[in-house]
Amino acid sequence: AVQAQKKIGNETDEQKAKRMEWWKDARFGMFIHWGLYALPARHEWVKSNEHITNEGYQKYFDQFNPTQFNPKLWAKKAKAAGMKYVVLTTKHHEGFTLFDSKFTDYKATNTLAKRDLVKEFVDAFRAEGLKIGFYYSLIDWHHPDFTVDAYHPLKPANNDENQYLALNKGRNMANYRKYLSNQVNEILTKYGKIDILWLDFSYPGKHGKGKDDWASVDLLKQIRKLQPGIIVDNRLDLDDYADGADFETPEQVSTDALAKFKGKTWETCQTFSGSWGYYRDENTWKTNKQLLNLLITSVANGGNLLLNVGPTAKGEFDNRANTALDSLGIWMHANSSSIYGCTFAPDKYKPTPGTQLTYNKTGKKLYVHLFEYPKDGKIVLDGYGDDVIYAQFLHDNSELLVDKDKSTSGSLVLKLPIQKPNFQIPVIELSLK
Ligand code: H79
Repeated sequence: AVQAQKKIGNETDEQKAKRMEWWKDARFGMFIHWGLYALPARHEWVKSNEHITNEGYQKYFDQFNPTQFNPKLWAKKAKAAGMKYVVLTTKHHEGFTLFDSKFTDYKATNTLAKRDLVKEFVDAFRAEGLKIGFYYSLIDWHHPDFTVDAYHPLKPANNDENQYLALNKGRNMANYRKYLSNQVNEILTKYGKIDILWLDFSYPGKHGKGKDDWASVDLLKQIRKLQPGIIVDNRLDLDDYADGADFETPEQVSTDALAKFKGKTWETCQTFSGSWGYYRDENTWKTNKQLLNLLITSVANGGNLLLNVGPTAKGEFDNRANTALDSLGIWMHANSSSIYGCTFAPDKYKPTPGTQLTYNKTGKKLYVHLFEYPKDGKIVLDGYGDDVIYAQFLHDNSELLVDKDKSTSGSLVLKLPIQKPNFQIPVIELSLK
């Protein structure tokens, strides 16, 4: 790729590093996808997937009545799981806003919920000390001026050009751009300091949309002016600009694919089960070990994990989500020092098979995550020997002795208990010289 030359603002590298500091240390956040799609409970793309018209979708607006919505419970769950920030869908592709907007009637205020749900969400998560992020969909399948494109619910069968023309007669993206700018203005002015803006997404090309459709440059200038400290994702289609984004957003990629982001500033967003919105019948839930693997692999490659929950139409996390979060919380309670403030290890330390490394530069600690527990109770760390001054388990600070007979200069052999500690992935903490 050609080096991006153009710039939108005039921030220095040092200023940017300072702005990003909390986010890089946090490493673990909660994504929340909640909207009318929680009612059909079969994917947040249901409107597009099933070609549902605004009229056909109206029943979900009429029935939306989240009697159990209590964001204080959500915030407590996120905090207990070890998450440091949260990102909520203030509006998803369906166009329904959880916040009270002057620019639409298609909002939570006009449902049986009768109130601004974003306001309560922000208050609850701030009270738990989490940083606040807003997801806002650039795409809008409800707005009458948003043109029909290849992802739109009304997309013509067989991509028929004449049908596209007919459908888009009377739709005017200039009006939609104004609406988009107005609503971004609302969410960035009505709720105090907002830490992250997660815009989603661009798909430039034929029957797609990109920076000209959103007026991305002007929109980003507006965002930075309203919230100078905010961190913005990379989905505005501004790759030509050196400062067109703050972080990359690999979505639902496998752990194997995360290594190629090493050295970049990035966050992978992941689901429990495949879809982002609550999907009742999805039976593809990741195991607790897979979730831990996602978190550790992210940090081991210098990135963040934004793990999604899709609350139900009633406004609650379902049992499967709660159980998974509880499990992560137990691990994080004991082992979070290998996550917060950590990144990939210096090249000279190679992970031995069945392990992954994270590194805390300030504390001079190396963390060895034991994905496979050695049956013989020994672990050989080649090339670490001369640098390590002490070794212990992270979860209980119990010493790990060096096997003097087996260790040679440069190579360290640690004696582990034959009985694996009661954690899916135990962690060894090595103090470096
Ligand atoms: O908000 C979440 C998703 O709804 C949104 N971004 C995350 C954070 C997103 N989902 N997919 N995409 C962005 C890219 C498009 C994927 C698609 Fe498909 C593949 C669209 C049509 C085929 C996935 C599968 C959605 C519908 C079927």
